[in-house]
Amino acid sequence: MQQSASPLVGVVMGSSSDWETMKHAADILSEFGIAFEAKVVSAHRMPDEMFRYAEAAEGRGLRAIIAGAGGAAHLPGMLAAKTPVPVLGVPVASRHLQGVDSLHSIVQMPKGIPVATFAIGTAGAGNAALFAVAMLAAHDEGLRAKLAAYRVRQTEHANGMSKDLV
Ligand code: RP5
Repeated sequence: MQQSASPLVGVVMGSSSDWETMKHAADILSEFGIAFEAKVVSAHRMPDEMFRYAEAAEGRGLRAIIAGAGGAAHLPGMLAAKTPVPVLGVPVASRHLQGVDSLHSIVQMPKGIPVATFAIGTAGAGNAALFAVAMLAAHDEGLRAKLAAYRVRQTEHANGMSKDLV
């Protein structure tokens, strides 16, 4: 995995146990050649570091933060409260409630501090990264072309699925 010295996207998570899910976001960013960093920044276990990360994000040039957490998943919302950089929240599947707790924790933000919230688990992580790509592509023609080509490949793949049916 590439960790960039000048990342445009931060991929952060509450625990290394979230990486299994969040690496799907990192994989997409790598595929599109987007400079990113991946870090554990726990809202509950390292709140001071989390605030410092959020406060420094804009100045460091981050254009989006993809934040994944499970259970009482306060990380995306608390980051969003401390930075103007758009936060894309990924609910990680939790052991006891399968991520419904994470989803509700992330999606139910009070009016005024938005977190764009994605699906529970790997689909959400991948889609959050694709959403970050789309945001960056608004000002990058090359990236727009890559995104269009990605969708064409996806359609071709889906078109080919019928041949595997009996
Ligand atoms: C959350 O608690 C993390 O985001 C993780 O999903 C969950 C469990 O963390 P570990 O106990 O596996 O470190 O803060």
